[in-house]
Amino acid sequence: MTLTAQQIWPEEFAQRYRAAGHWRGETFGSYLRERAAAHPERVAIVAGDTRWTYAELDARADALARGLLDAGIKPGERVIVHLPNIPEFLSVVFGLFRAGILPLYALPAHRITEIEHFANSGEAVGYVAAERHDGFDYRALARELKTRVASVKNVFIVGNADEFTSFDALEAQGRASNTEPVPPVPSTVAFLQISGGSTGLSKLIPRTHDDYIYTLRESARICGLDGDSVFMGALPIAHNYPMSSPGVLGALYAGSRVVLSPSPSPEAAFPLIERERVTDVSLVPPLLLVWMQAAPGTKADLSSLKVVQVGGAKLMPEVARRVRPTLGVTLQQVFGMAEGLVNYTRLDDPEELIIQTQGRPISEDDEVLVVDDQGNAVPEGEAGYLLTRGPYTIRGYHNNPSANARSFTEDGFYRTGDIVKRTPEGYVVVQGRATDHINRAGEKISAEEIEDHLLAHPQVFDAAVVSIPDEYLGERSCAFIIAQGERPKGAVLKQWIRSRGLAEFKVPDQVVFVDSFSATAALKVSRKELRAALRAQLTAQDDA
Ligand code: OOB
Repeated sequence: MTLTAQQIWPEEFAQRYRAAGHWRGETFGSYLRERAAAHPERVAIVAGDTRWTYAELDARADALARGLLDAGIKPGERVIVHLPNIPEFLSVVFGLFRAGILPLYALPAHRITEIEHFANSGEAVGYVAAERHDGFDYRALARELKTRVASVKNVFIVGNADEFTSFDALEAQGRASNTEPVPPVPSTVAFLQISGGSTGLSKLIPRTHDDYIYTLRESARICGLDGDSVFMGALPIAHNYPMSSPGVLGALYAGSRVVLSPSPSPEAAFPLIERERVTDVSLVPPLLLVWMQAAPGTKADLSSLKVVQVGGAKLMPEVARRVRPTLGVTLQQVFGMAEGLVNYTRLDDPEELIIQTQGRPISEDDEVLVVDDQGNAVPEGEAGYLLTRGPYTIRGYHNNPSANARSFTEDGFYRTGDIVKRTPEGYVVVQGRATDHINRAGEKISAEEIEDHLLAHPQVFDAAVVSIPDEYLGERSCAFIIAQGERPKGAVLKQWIRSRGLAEFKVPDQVVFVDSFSATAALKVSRKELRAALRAQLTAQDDA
C-alpha cells in the first residue's frame, strides 16, 4: 500500500523536511540492523527471564520477516498486532517492518467488536495474538474474527496455538527459509496506529518510516536516552506514547535496554526497576499517583530512576510539584497524539515550566496555531483550538474522506480537538478539549460509540454518555439513560456493553437514570450541547 494523494505530504514540504535532515531515508529494519552491527552483544530486551541481545532481536526479526512472506502475506498488506508487553511484540513488529508488511496496532484490552472494525477498515490479512493475557483467551477472539472478516487468513499465536500457526513455528520456518525481503521505501507507510476515536469509531493513522523515525531520533535526544539508559515499558506498548515518545522504539533507536513490565502496577514494576536498574519510564497521571503512594513504603530500590514521564492526560500542577520530592526523579510532561505532534518539557527546563506546562513541540518545523471559532489566531496567552502540521503529523486518516474533511483544514493542518494556551516561551498548557470524548486515565472513549451500543439495548430509549471529573482517573464516564418501559439495573447495562465485545475501559463507570433530559438539556440542538448540559447538572449535584 502506498499513501493516497490525500495523505502524502505535498512535495515542497517533503523536500523541506528532507533538506532539514528530519527525514533521512532510514527504515525500522535498517536502524535495528545498524544497532545490531554496532553492539551485537548488548541486551536489547528484558522480560521476565527472557533476555535478548540486539543481535538476537535482529535475527528473530529476519526470521519472522521471511516466515511471514512465506506464509503468503505480501508487502503492503496489513496484520493486526494484538499483543501484551512481551518480547515477541518487538520481534514481530520488526519482522513485519522488514518484510514491508504493515502492523496495525490494537490494545490488549480491545475485544472482538473493535478488532473486527480494525480488520475491516484496515483490510487486514493477518492477526497476531498471545494465547492468553489477563485471563482472556485470544484464540477464541481469533476464531470469531475469522468467521466475521473473510480477509483475515493468517492467525499466529504466541504460546499454545491450537488450530492456528504457532509463533515458534513461524519463526522456525523463517530461519530455514531463503526468502529475501525487499526493503521498504522509507517514505511509504510503515504501520497503522489507531486514533483515540473522539467521534465514533477509531480511525486508522498511517505513519511512514521517515516521519516516525524522525520522532524516535528526536525523542530519544530530548529525553536523554543513550547506550546506558534502561527504559521500562510499563503501559501497554501498543499505545503510541509508550511506543515512541520515546517509548520502546525510541529506546532501541538510541541503543538503550528495554525492560518490559507485564503490568504497570508497583507490585510488578518496582522489583523490575531494582533488578534491571531502570532509568526511564513513562506513565499516565493516575499511575503516577499510585506509584507516588507506593514508593515511600516499598522495599524495592528505585534509586536508579532518573526520569519519569507523564502524559496521555492532563497532569495537575499540584501533583506535578510532588514528583521530585517523592520519587527523586526529573518529571517530564508529554502531550502528544497518535496523529503526530508531540510536546515535551525539556529535562533542564526551570522547575515551574515543568510543573505548569505540557511542554513544547519536538521540532522547529512543527507549525502550531491556536485559533478561535472563526479560525483566527487568538492573542498570545489566550485559550483557543490547537491546530498543527509538520514533519510527523499526518495529512489524513487511512481511507476515510469524511473524517479527513472534518479533521484537517484545507491547507493541511490537523484539528487536534484540544483547547490550549501558549506561554511566551512557546510552551503549551492544555485547557480542555473541543471534541466529545472521555479521557479515562489516558484511554480515549468516544461518547457516540458507547451511546450507539446502549441504544441497541431494548430497555434503553435514549442515552447520553458524558465525562465527569474524577479525582483518580482524571475523568470517568457516566451514561445518562432514559429507559424504555421498566428501568433495567445499571449493572445490566454495564454487562451489556461488555457483551457487545468492547474493551473493559469503555464500560460506563456510572449509570444515571433520568425521566427525560432536563428542559434546558432537551432544548439543546446537538448531542454535544446535551452532553455538556447533563455533565453540568451532575457536577452541580455533586458540589451541592
Ligand atoms: C496520546 O495519544 P492519543 O492519540 O491516545 O491521545 C491524544 C489526546 C490529545 O489530543 C489530548 O487530548 C490528550 O490525548 N493528551 C493530553 C496529554 N497527552 C495527551 N491531554 C493533556 N495533557 C497531556 N499531557 O495520548 C499520546 C501520544 C503520544 C505521546 C503522549 C501521549
